[in-house]
Amino acid sequence: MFCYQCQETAGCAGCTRAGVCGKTAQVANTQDLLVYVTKGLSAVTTALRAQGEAIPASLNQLITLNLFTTITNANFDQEAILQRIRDTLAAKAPLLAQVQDPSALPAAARWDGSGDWEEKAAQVGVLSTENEDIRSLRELITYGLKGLSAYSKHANALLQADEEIDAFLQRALAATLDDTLTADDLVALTLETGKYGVSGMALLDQANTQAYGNPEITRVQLGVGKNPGILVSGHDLRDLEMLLEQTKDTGVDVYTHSEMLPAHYYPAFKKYPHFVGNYGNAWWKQKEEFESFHGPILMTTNCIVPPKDSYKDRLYTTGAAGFPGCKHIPGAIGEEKDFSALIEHAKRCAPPAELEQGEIVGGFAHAQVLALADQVVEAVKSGAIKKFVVMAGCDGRAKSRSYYTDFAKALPRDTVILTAGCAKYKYNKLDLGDINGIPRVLDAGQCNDSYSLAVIALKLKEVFGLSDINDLPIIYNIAWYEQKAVIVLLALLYLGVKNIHLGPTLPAFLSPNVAKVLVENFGIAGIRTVEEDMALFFGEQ
Ligand code: FS2
Ligand code: SF4
Repeated sequence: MFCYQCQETAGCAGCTRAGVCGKTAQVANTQDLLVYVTKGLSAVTTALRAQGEAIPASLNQLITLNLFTTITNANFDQEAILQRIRDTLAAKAPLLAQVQDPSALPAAARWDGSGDWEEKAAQVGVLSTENEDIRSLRELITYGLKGLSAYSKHANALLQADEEIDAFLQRALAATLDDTLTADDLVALTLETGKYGVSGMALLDQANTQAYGNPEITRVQLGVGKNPGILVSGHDLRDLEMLLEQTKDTGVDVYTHSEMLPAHYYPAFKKYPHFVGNYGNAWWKQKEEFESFHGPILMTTNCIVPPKDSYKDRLYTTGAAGFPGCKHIPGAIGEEKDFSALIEHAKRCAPPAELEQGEIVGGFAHAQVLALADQVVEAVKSGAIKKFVVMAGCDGRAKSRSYYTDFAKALPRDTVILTAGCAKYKYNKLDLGDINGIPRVLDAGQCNDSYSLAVIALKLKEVFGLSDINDLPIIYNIAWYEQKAVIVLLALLYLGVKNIHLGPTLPAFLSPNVAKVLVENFGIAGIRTVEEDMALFFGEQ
């Protein structure tokens, strides 16, 4: 196996024996094969579109779900991944027969599944591209597309889709198989991926807000009630909605974990009295927190940590998520899922053990912040707010991530943190106070709600009459872990944001030359110590 798609990759270089995430070599190789057949199918759909054929929505959904399945910590289930490969090959066969010149297609498009799959998987992984710069760009694009596929899938779950995004995603996947493309071509495609990243996040924002209303300022309870509960993690709001409906009047409460916290900010979910609060912290703390929760846990997407035996029977997956031995709740786009197994399970469980008390405040997505625009603009004009610091992205296990807590604490009191994603757990329970009633941590929501942060920045640019987004008093200090952070980063680059700091380490998949392109053209930089970065950003020690 060779995998270097996430920030925790072994030795900041690549996982080669087993994943730091817990992925076995067998699963890693099978995921490589799934990516390969998905790229092959994408080359076929791209050729058919060029012939003027329409591609059915079900095929677009198959492709996005395949990619989502290979995102870090999403699916550890060898059998489920093999089944997706079989389904993909079966879907491709009749389409391939319609391609006018199949000999022009790459080998992945023509592979019919014959031969030994383990051998095939070992031949088609990341290292099959020998030139390290081409490999780096192909993987940068592929990881960005994985992130985009996750956001598309969530929009699809709310019955929204954009054929232009799907067509691009498949064209770009196919392009990563094309040996005629130069490094310059792939750099251009990387930026185009960012363009569609903006479109994908906008589509999901529209799907979420049309279905559930605009997020609004909300106080979320951190304590627990006396009823047994179900804990929902991951990012899929439609799954949460179905679960909330099915748990009505059952005596079972529902809590959010990690990236599901922002669900509390949507008006539509406030009507459920049994939607109690948020339990615990970011994904990587789940071993302790799932243990003490006592009830069943529903993982709607990544980020799964291989469960301990003590609660494995309480862990359920759905959608792209999977773990061998854990029950998977089926259900295609548009279908009502049946969560009765979790509800019955919860009734047999003790209520959750309390981890903490109190509340946190969030709900500062674009509509809410723009509703406060006068107050915010006044605070900037008067000098009460000197700078905004975008600290969006992911949290993770690495000890070095305590940098983000220390950085938040060390920020001057006239700064406001804009956040989205699970990175917020590094500082959202600190008492950082407010500025003239504006909290110093404004949480827009999940990682995809980084879109809101871009909308807010563009609005501020307009209000202040600036011609360049980089003239705003905004610092970008983003933490990354998995591939959704990659599409967020590419989206920001496409919007023209420069001088983004990325940590806790730069991606291992950036070759020195590709990193140089990002540094020279976009001012991308890593992080140093909190003291050094404070001096850099604020000119003080
Ligand atoms: Fe955090 Fe994990 Fe949102 Fe990432 S909960 S690292 O999935 O996408 O962020
Ligand atoms: Fe390693 Fe990350 Fe890949 Fe898991 S997803 S195998 S931790 S690089």
